[in-house]
Amino acid sequence: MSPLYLLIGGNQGNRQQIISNATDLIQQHIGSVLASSHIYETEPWGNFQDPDTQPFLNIALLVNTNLTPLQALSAALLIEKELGRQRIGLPSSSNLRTYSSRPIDIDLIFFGNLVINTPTLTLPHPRMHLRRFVLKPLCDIAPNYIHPLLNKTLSTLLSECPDTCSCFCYC
Ligand code: PH2
Ligand code: MG
Ligand code: MG
Repeated sequence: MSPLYLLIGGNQGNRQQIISNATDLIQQHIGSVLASSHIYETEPWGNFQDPDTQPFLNIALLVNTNLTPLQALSAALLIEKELGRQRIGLPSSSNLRTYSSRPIDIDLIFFGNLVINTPTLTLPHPRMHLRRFVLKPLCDIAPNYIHPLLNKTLSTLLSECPDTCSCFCYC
C-alpha cells in the first residue's frame, strides 16, 4: 500500500458534481480515499488557449493504493475520459506550455517518497511548488509532508510560493 496524493481540478460543467464523481471513481479504481481537502475556487494559472478562461475548483486527496505509479496514472486518465475530458493534439512543449479548459484533470503529485522521471510520468509533480492551487489544498491534509527533492514541508513551500493567483475556500 502506498500513499498517493492527487490533485483534482476542473473549470467546465458542473465543477462540484464532477469532483464528487471523480472522488467516487478514484475510490473504486485507485484506492481508499483517506483524506480530502476543502474545495478551493482558484484563478486559472498559466497561459490558456481559450480567451475567457473560467475559474477552477481544486481539491487534494490522499489515497491508499495498491497500484504502481503507472497503473495509477492510467486509472486517473481513464477516469478523466469517463467524466468527459477530451484531449486534443499533443501536449505543448514545456517552454511554450499552454493549457485548455477542461471538466476534469487528475494529477499525481506525490507517490510516497518516490522520485520518477519518465516521458509519461514525473514524480513529484514538477510544478507543484510553483502553484498555490496545488499547495493550498495539499496543506489542508499534509502540511508537514516533506517534499522528497526540495526537502521542505508543504507549509514552508506554501509560505515561499511566488504564485499570486487567488485561491478561496469554496465551502
Ligand atoms: N491546472 C493546470 C493549469 N492551470 N489553474 C488552476 N487554477 N487550477 C488548475 O487545476 C490548473 C490551472 C494544468 O493542469
Ligand atoms: Mg494538471
Ligand atoms: Mg493532468
